[in-house]
Amino acid sequence: MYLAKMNSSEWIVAHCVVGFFERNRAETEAKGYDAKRLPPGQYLTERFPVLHVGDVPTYAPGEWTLSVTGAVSTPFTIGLEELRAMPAVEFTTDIHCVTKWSKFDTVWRGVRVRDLFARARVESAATHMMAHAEYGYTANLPMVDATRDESIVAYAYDGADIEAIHGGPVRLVIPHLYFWKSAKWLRALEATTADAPGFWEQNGYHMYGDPFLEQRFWGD
Ligand SMILES: Nc1nc2c(c(=O)[nH]1)N[C@H]1C(S)=C(S)[C@@H](COP(=O)(O)O)O[C@H]1N2
Ligand SMILES: [Mo]
Repeated sequence: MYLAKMNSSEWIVAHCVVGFFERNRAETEAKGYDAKRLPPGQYLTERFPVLHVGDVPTYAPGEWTLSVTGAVSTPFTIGLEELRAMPAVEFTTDIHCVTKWSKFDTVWRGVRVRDLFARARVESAATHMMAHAEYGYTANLPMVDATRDESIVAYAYDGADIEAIHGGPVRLVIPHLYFWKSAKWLRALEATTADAPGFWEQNGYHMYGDPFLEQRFWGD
């Protein structure tokens, strides 16, 4: 039995961790939320944690651009003003980080990935997308997921410009997958004809990453 192999301090740590998640779930219900919104193994936080590898890039005005490339007929590159001029959507959604925090009711505004790929005339052979961010960060996802209603290239959070630490000026927001797919400091959307692992996926994270199926790592 596993417990028998633990020393007493290990047992206390394990017990407290279980207690923390159980208490958090009870507190979530007590606040009036449906705890089913919390995927397995996640806890609710009211804060907005900052999570990334490397530095926060800064851009001179007009310097940031977004390219839509790969398996498309008419690749293009646009700046922030052109992105803001495109039809936008705004919605409220929950987000789930693989490091176990979830945040409810985050408000994002931006342009649907679907509309950007339509503008580039994406080829029917494109089955996946690779998001490319500053400093070489990448994240892969199926095209059907990238082109859902709430898969957006976001430039506003909670009614204001996205802060640089949270990926501003522009980040991807894919709320139905673990938040590592939502690349901050987004620079390109590449339509691809095959799936390939992005940054975290190469480091053992799941290729798809559904939080409700707890697809954290390879083999989950
Ligand atoms: N470019 C870039 N985007 C990134 C990351 C990163 O390291 N680099 N980390 C991802 C992870 S693991 C998470 S949980 C979210 C965190 O976003 P936040 O800092 O706004 O909470 O950004 C994702 N996007
Ligand atoms: Mo994350």
